[in-house]
Amino acid sequence: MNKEKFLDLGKQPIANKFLNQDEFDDEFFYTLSVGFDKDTYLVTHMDYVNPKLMFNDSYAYRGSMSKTMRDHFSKVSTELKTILPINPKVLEIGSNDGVFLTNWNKSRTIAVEPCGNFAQETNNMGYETYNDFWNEITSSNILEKHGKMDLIFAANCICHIPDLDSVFRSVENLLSEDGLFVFEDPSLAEMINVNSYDQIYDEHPHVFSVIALQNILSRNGLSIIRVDNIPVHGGSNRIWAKKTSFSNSDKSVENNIELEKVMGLNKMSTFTTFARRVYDSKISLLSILSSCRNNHKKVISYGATSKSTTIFNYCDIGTELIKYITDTTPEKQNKYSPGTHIPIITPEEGFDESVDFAFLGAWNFVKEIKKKEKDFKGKFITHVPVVRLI
Ligand code: JHZ
Repeated sequence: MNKEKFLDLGKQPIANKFLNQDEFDDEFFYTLSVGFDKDTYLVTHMDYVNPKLMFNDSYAYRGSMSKTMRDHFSKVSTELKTILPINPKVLEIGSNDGVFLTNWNKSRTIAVEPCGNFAQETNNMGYETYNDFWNEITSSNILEKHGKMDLIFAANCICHIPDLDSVFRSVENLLSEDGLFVFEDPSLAEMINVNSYDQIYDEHPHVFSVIALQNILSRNGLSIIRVDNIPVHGGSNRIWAKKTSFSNSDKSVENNIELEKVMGLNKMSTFTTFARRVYDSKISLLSILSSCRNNHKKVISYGATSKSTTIFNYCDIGTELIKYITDTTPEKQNKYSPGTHIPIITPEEGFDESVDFAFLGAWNFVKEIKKKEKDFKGKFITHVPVVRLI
């Protein structure tokens, strides 16, 4: 790759490694800096963290924790079933706790999941799950046992894998001639639009533009046929691809590429401007949080997200500014946030009338949260698209 660095987010820990107190001293940190590949226009980390440090048997993130995501996967499954042949053979890459799988037939659906705790969970649910990373070996093993797939689906997974050529070659290998490859990940255009630099952390070595994906897919025998701009995770793209010889793209592909060119997502200068906005966001957030502290207000954080790991570590926010974090995920409760070690407790224990301000670590679920917390008398703090109270 021909990468040039544009952003430095400093020393960062493993974003989803929530800690016990006795693990503080041995915590792993790396330098998070982001670059632009001048050959493919891919936005990608300068150095990648070893995937085994992130995706292992104690992975904490559960996709099924929000109604928004449960509904989202049910809806996309319904749409896919209207397009696919009857009784399709389906593979999901990165099946997490099975939030997508549950919509599909157990006997015709295979899953791949590198995190042992979740691979075991979905195997127990009755979906044959390979506890492996996605690569040529896994793809060939599945091909040998199950044959080609009509649908290969991945949500918030492809952007997690450093070697994209290997990812796409492995998909091409296992896809039936007319098969569909559908994947969704946060959109670079949206990240730039709303200044959500917290989409960048160890698990997201790349943030995708359609332009970059088209470049990398096409050199691996795949072509984009449709792009859906979807609201989940703060603005994502759902990419529909097929083998190049069977592809026939619709207008959405050209429209997205045109828009991305207008935004300058194929130019380094766009990202140096973005880096300045990131720094400004940090200064504004620190100013609002310091003012709360100086006025003796109680500030907590809502949602112990990977995204907030980036923010808290980049902005150096610890318990002097945020007292604790509430989160519904059992695996995160009674632990401490990566890097800055803010305690995490249940919403029942911590989200009460004593809270003056709640920073939205899970800002991407703002609608669901505001509906759920309609009696909250304090204010939420968000940093997207600009730092403000809501
Ligand atoms: P959420 C993860 O990122 C990691 P994160 C991963 N790398 C990825 O790509 C994206 O997901 C998709 C909690 N919560 O989804 C639940 C409440 O407490 O924004 C979650 O812990 N109360 C795989 O971690 C967290 O917030 C609520 O009412 O940035 C949300 O995490 C709701 C709605 C959520 O992903």
